[in-house]
Amino acid sequence: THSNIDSLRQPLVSGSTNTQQQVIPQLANLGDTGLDVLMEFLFGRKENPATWVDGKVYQVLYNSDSSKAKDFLQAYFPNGIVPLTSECGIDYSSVQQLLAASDFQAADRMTLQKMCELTGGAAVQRKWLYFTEVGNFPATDLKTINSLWLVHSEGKFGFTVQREIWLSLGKNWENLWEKIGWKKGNNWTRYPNEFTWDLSAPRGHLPLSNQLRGVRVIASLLSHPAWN
Ligand code: UYC
Repeated sequence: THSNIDSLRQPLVSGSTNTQQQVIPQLANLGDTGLDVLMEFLFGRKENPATWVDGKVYQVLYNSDSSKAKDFLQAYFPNGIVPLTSECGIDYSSVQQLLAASDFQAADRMTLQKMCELTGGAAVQRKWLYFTEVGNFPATDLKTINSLWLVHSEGKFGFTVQREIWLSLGKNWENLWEKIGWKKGNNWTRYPNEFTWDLSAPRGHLPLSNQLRGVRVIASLLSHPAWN
């Protein structure tokens, strides 16, 4: 397996994103020697902003049974690979942990809860947001939440993904719902069972934003100055 490792290390370090994506699970399947290569890779990228390739590597290590990998993450990435910056003292580590475990459904609920915390007392009780509250969110916090989703979803999920699709559709909501799998023909996708809680979902599928009270909350989110 020595040559096997060597033939995977190089593509991991300098291959295209596509190649990296394929090589990561192959290394994970090689056991300890493969995990060593993944740790070395992640360590070397410590000073750079996290990409979803880093997120993939982090997730493999996070979900492995290797105690060496666990110790490594604890030592160098105790709070994950996305800085959990908040202007309001909000702790995003629960969102980080759920996304690292690919529990997208729980992460989605936790994301809403954190946005309610960001708003303050009334919204925490209410468990949903007024669009006026979203406009006041600090850009820092929205970017933290968005980066967590992006990095732990192969770049598939997050507000900026939804925004990019929405803009590409000339801000047409109906077309957005169809595109991100929230509506099929005249039928809304039913919460929670009809949504897709893994990476086989369409781009932009998550996080959810309940449309029961209208489009203004997601409109505020997607037009927030954080994305300018
Ligand atoms: N639900 O249909 N949704 C709920 C979505 C709608 C409804 C929660 C998303 C349409 C009711 C989440 C879509 C609709 C409840 C979402 C969707 C509707 C509920 C749980 C596609 C009927 C429970 C968290 C746009 C035609 C009662 C939360 C209530 C819950 C998400 C019905 C995350 C993305 C218009 C009756 N739906 N929701 O926010 O008051 O409550 O929540 O969007």
